[in-house]
Amino acid sequence: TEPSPQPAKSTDSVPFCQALANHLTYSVGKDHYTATPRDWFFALAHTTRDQMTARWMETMRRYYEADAKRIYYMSMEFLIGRTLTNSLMNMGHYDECLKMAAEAGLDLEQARAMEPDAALGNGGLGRLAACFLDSMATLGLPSYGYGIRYEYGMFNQRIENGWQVEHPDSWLRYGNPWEFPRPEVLYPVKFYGRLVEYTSEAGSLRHHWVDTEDVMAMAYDTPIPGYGGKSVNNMRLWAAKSSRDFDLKYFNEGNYIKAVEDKNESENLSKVLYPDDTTAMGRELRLKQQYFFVSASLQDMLYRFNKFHKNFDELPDKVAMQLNDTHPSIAIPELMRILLDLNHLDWDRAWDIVTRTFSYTNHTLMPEALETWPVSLLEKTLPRHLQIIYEINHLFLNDVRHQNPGDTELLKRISIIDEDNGRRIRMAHLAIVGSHQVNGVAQIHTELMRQTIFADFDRFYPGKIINITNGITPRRWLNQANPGLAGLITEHIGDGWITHLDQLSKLNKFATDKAFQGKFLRVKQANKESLAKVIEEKLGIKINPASLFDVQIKRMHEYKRQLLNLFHVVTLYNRIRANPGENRVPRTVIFSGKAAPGYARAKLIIKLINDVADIVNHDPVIGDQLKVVYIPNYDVTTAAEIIPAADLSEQISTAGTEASGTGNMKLALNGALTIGTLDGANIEIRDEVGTDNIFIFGLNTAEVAEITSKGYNPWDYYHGNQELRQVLDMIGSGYFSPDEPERFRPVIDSLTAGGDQYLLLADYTDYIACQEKIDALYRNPAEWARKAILNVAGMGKFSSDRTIREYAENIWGVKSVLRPEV
Ligand code: DL6
Repeated sequence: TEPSPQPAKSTDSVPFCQALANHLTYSVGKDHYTATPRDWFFALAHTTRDQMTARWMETMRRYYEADAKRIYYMSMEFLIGRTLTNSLMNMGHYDECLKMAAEAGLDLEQARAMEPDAALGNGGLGRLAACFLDSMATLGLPSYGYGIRYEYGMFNQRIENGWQVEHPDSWLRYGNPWEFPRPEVLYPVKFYGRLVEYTSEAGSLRHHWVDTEDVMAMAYDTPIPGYGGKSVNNMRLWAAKSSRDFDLKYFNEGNYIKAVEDKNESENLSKVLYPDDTTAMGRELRLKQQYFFVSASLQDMLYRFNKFHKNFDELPDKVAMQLNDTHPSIAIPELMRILLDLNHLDWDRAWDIVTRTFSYTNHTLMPEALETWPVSLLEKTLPRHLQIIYEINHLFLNDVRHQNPGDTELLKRISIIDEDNGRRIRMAHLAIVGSHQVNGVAQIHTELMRQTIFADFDRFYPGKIINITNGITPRRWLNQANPGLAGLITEHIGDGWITHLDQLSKLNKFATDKAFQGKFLRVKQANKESLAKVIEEKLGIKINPASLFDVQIKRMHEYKRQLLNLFHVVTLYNRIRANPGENRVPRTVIFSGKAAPGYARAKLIIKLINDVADIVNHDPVIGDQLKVVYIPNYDVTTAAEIIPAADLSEQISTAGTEASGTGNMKLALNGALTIGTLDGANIEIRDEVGTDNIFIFGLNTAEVAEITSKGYNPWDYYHGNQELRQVLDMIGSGYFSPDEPERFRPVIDSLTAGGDQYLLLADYTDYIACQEKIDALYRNPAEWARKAILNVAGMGKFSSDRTIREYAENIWGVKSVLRPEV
């Protein structure tokens, strides 16, 4: 046998600064005289990547040697953000790098700022996937993230004359130093075509899928370092490549353009992220994106499995596939197709394997976000999958019928096919039927899943729907984002919290400690001053760092009720103008968030916020007492700038609409107090930090249901509260839009005449009263600090490490394969 080359040794032994100098010269091709901040960023990134690579290879070998069960986290979105600081910190090279930069006179901040955010996601769901990757690697779980390498990520938002304007995010323009292209890892993905039936030698009916149009999926790998650098996992993203460089027929006819047209068309598949997370748009390209990455990922996963296993019955013991929402749920019929058509298993055996392999996470109850696909589209695009879905449904409905004889209404409701709306496939139903476990993302969300949209399934499959409350990684959202607070915590309780967040409870005893309170408040103050500087530099708005920083940062959506927050702003404005001399708590109200490009109402609300800001910020009567700031282009990096500076976290969705929220966790972890409804994870945050340390207001889910069923009349609230009426009248009649007085009339009409779907008017009075309590508390810094410290201390539960442990134990059945200590 040939001697096999020894795996490369870790580059840990090469001094960081030497490695950096080498990369600047040999990878970037610059020297100290000519290097720009971007060149330094690339040199730093290559140096850091080197540190990860040997450990990455070692991790992969370790998983092979253990023949470990693998987790495949299948997600259309991974909202990673920037990687440099995260990798340096997780690999333990951050301090060395800081020292080296100081010695060499390198402006690390400038270099860091050159890194674009990898914005391959919309919001909560995508960022959750990124936190999960970090936790899975930190816990040494053999896992892979599978997704799409979009050439254009989430659009860049600019605010032009108060309006959102979208610009393409060409994040790969300068190259991506973190990824390894794998031109040899290439799989064909089929579309369209037709089916040919035949009878096998054993006499069973089989299918060939022929005359397909094929696109190639090429892998790009990105190492994901766990904290402490013990394990480095892989995120494998697929890019579409044409299956042929050009069509020879056209080329030979001299039609060069037509010949390359096909190539461009297939490569469009991974071109752009769909920038909408709250409506399911039934676009062919979206379905093709979903199948594209699912098909490539399954081929890849099976290639790995088949290297060491010959029997598919072992698959569920060696593979767990997590579907991040229904977006990848076409994987269920795809794995059936592979087992039936390509490997000739019989149906029952294949179905048993499939259902023991998949599990599905639901992230929303909103009907408009639940995916359905027209049968006709599948018939054309993925004809064999449609057949398989029909058969899955047929067998499933037989079982339901058997248990519930005569209940035809139940069959209609529970069927995978919706027969009423032009025949559509309900992907959530497919995902539930094809999975062994289904989870919601916060207790109340799971409860509502069981009671409402999936009540029939909960009865039919008792125990299948479970809760796993979301979490966030403390590495990025405290240790990296807020070095001041992280340092203070570590100074008092050690740094164990970074991997065991429940150790934050040790801070409870410092909540009343005057010295600690003082330090805590000084850290917050310093963070507020930094943010004030950024805001002044970016937007030219001067804000008062001593004011209460009131923060609402999240996607723009009516159910999240940015408008309710704005009503409070206008109420304050009116109160100050009516009584300018009164001693008040000064406030800076900060908004940030993108609206889906097609969501006209959300975009109009952005314009309204900016119009209100314009009037409020320039009114001499108001002065320093109130400022409104809309920070454009909310992304992971912007979040990490705002969150450490927040005093107050606005989590004010209508009860029953926000599945969990994770911004609520990030803000509380950084010492902001929450004003919130009893919605999503707010409820569990309240349970952890104590009712006295959170500001809960408004209707709860039961009251929302009651009020809507009784016939909600927004006019009662309009007429019942003079301040509310004044706010609505001002906005509706053009007080904030004198150039176009009718501009915001539709916003107000939708609340009064239009029924106020999200019950803003019903919650207004209680919300304003709650804000008054917050002002009163803010006047007492020691008491404010005490509550804020108790919030930090109570956040242990919300580490994504805890979340991932629950997935590992309750769904995946996987164990950690950590590196033996060296
Ligand atoms: O589970 C992550 C995140 C939740 O925290 C948010 O409450 C929820 O709105 C969000 N859902 C989405 C859209 N889902 N779909 N489809 O991002 O998930």
